[in-house]
Amino acid sequence: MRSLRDEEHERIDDALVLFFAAPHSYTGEDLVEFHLHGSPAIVREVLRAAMAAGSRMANAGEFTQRAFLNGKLDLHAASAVADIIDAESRSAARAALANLGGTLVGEVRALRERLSRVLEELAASIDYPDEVAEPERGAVAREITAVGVTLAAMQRDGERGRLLREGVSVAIIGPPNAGKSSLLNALLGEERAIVSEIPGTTRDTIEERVLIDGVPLRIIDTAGIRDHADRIEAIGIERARRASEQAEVLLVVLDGSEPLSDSGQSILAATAHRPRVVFANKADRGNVLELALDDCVAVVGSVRDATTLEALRRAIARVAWGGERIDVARPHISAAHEFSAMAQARRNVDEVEAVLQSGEPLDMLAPALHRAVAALGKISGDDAVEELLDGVFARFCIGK
Ligand SMILES: Nc1nc2c(ncn2[C@@H]2O[C@H](COP(=O)(O)OP(=O)(O)OP(=O)(O)O)[C@@H](O)[C@H]2O)c(=O)[nH]1
Ligand SMILES: [Mg+2]
Repeated sequence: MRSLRDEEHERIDDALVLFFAAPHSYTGEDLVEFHLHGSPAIVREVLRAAMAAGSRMANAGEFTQRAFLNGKLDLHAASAVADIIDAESRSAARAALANLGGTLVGEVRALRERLSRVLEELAASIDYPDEVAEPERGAVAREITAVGVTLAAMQRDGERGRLLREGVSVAIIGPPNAGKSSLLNALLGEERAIVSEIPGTTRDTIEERVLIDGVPLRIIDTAGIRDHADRIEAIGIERARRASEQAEVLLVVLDGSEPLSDSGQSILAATAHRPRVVFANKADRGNVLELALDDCVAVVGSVRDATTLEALRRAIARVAWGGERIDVARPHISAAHEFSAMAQARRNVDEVEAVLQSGEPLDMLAPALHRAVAALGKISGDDAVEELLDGVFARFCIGK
């Protein structure tokens, strides 16, 4: 416990002060932590006094960047720190924590070395044909397939991690008065959007975030789509159309207590080939709507009924990500450069497999194998370049 005083020796706070001697700190350098009483005024005053004494605020990601430069974290783990800070759900935080463990780099490096070994064996047999026998074709094929399968699993885990981080956009669309805003409110559990019996109540799009199974959804309520709208409503309808074009999943809401309207009909036809859930609402008034839908997930019920809401959540999960629970407990690719390098490596491994199957001579494998090794090097950091480092640390919006 220490008294913190400003440049005038005026006491600001009594604080817990921790000194971490290098290299046993987060950054690997000498480091001091001040644990202050929570008041924003005290925090502001201590920062001001520290600045007056000659310190400065950290740049975005600077602590983590220094940790990386001092060998405390690999690049993949450094990027996971930003993901932990940004995580919106426990599943997303758990996935990011798995990456902080940092075995991904080791796993990718091991795969890269397996491909390099195949390359070396090929090169040796080409350079010294008399002394070194050509590797056995079946053994090479088995090794390449095994590496390819592991890369595919890593890519899939990466996609799941991305889903937990970035979520899915879902647009609620349908004719006026169908219960779209009521549905947004029910999913949120609060009266966010205005609901009324007057068709054309919602004019502008409203976006909110909701978690389903730890996946963040951006849910967008839109103006009811119909012809003969007034000028302002028409602008809202245009926005609704744009939102529905951009959304990854559509939630088409219809009034199930009435026969299908013309606008309902045309919305169903226009969205037939999109990932969608069709919801016949107002079943408490009786359901007369006959949905002849073969290609989609349909729910009949009412926004006022908890069972219907649960069925809708499950239906959205099914359409958006197949419905299974997503838990990424293993280290996985997560940064943009890792996704592109992984896709590149997989394409190259596919090329290698195609050459193997075509029966062409084994030395034809070398160029694609070289490219796969280089692509994996971008993930393991064995082939890292300057811009890539800047890209990772620029993602931080705070000093950490
Ligand atoms: N009986 C019954 N009424 C409902 C149900 N869902 C919504 N309503 C009523 O239907 C009316 C329209 O609901 P809204 O949620 O405003 O409909 P909307 O689709 O957002 O309408 P616009 O914004 O005009 O496009 C309101 O009076 C709601 O209370 C339901 O399941 N059962
Ligand atoms: Mg509305």
